[in-house]
Amino acid sequence: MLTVFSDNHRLHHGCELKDGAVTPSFENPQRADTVLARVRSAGLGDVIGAQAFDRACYVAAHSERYVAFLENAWAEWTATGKTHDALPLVWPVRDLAIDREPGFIDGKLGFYAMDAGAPITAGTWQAVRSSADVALTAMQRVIDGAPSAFALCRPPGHHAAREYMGGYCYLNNAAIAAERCLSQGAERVAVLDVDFHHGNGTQNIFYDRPDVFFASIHGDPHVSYPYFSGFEHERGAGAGEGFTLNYPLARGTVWTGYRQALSDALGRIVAYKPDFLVVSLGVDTFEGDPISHFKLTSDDFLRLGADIAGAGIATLFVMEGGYMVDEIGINAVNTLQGFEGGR
Ligand code: Q9C
Ligand code: ZN
Repeated sequence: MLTVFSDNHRLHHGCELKDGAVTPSFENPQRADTVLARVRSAGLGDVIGAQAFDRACYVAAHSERYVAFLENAWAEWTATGKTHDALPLVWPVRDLAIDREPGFIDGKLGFYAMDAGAPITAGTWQAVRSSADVALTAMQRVIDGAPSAFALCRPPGHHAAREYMGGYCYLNNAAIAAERCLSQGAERVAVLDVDFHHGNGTQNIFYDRPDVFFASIHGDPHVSYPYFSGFEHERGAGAGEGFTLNYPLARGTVWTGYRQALSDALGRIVAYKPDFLVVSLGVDTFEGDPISHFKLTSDDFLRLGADIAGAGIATLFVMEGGYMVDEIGINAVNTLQGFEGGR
């Protein structure tokens, strides 16, 4: 399987608030480099760089003003004399004004964010843009006839909605790839999100549409991040009703329970008859992950890949979360090799 990768991911290395202190984010450059090293040592296949895509490809999944915010945020932040990572500190919840963009960077940060988990740094935009280009480059290979490809994206994307960042995510790489399929002539695309956390951003982007089917298997939001989406009753709206599917699972879920949800989701995806499948591949479902609560083993990721291959659909894998740096390479590549063995 071909892997697409960009060195530009290293330009983004932010902080997060943890236990009352500012510390280096769990979402660090070592993650992608660890996965790349495993791709190479396991002999998964060729590794190529990303092509540059037009900004319009990002605006297909996001609003124009949000993309402009991401592009300009660091310059606006440093213009106030600050040099540390930009994080939001105020949000427009419930009855506060959600209908007007603030004119000052501190307000814009909250307006365009769901949490304080997506720091903006000097290199963030370049890394984010390259990450989307990685997904687009790999997607194009599949559109052009490859049975599968691996977009080794960093930063991840699935928490990024049409108009907000959060949870280490800025541009939604999987959604941008799905939009690319449609603009290149596909009629239907399915996105399967197997990251531990609900893919709220992808759900948000496609919630009212029937042309992209979204299924997510994740930690029950009653007790797991992102807390405010991913419940079973969220099934799409309007023309999109029935085209969103959520499988919230209990903390401590092991492969047998996970597989039941996976089989159901894959059955629904096959019945939808998509032209392409995009898998949001988070490996934070691993038993050793430091911030997640499922109990999949490294061997279970081989089974995950094989089960996905059983759907028989041309598939793009897009890297999302996974935070135990020693193991994420093995678990991500196991999924891809399981897929290749299961075809
Ligand atoms: N102390 C992805 O996996 N906060 N994002 C967790 C950790 C946010 C995860 C709290 C987790 C976001 C792409
Ligand atoms: Zn995650």
